[in-house]
Amino acid sequence: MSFTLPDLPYAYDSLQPYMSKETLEYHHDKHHMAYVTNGNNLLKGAEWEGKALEEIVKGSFGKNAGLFNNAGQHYNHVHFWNWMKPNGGGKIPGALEKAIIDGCGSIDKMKEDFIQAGVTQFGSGWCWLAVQNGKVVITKTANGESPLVHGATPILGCDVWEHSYYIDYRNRRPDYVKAFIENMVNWEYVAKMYDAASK
Ligand code: MN3
Repeated sequence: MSFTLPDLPYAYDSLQPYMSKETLEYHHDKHHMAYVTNGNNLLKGAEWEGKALEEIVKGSFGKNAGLFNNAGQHYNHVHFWNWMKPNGGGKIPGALEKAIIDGCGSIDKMKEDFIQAGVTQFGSGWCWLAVQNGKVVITKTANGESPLVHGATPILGCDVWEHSYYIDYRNRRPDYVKAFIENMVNWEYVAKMYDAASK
């Protein structure tokens, strides 16, 4: 199985004013496309050729940096497009809301800590909600890494590479991560990943 670039699940201009059409055109059509193209080239002849994406990500971590970086970023972005939606934010589905309160203290505290994780990730990377040992936790990772390679299952991630926000927010990463967690999240998709991770 080779990597393919999925279509965005909404129109390029539909996340405005929080994320512009221009950002999505560059981020999806150029950046994500490059991870797909480079990943496919590096997968050719590698021992993980033909494996499922999650197996490639976990298997190549620490063993094949070039393949891992591209496969990891492909995995992260496939979900990232779905972690956002037009008119996002709002009510968190019941079982997930309960698990977040249980793991993070409260919804407000989760948002505060998620923003803090995104802001304090030095350089490129991601901040996350993940399920670890049955609990919802907040983490951050560098570059193309995700909780998947650190013994946890990601359920929500925000891309804090500059390509994700520089056109719209310039250097104001805190404003971007705040807009993401307050106004952009597709909580139904997060709940779906939470349910799968909790089984
Ligand atoms: Mn990105």
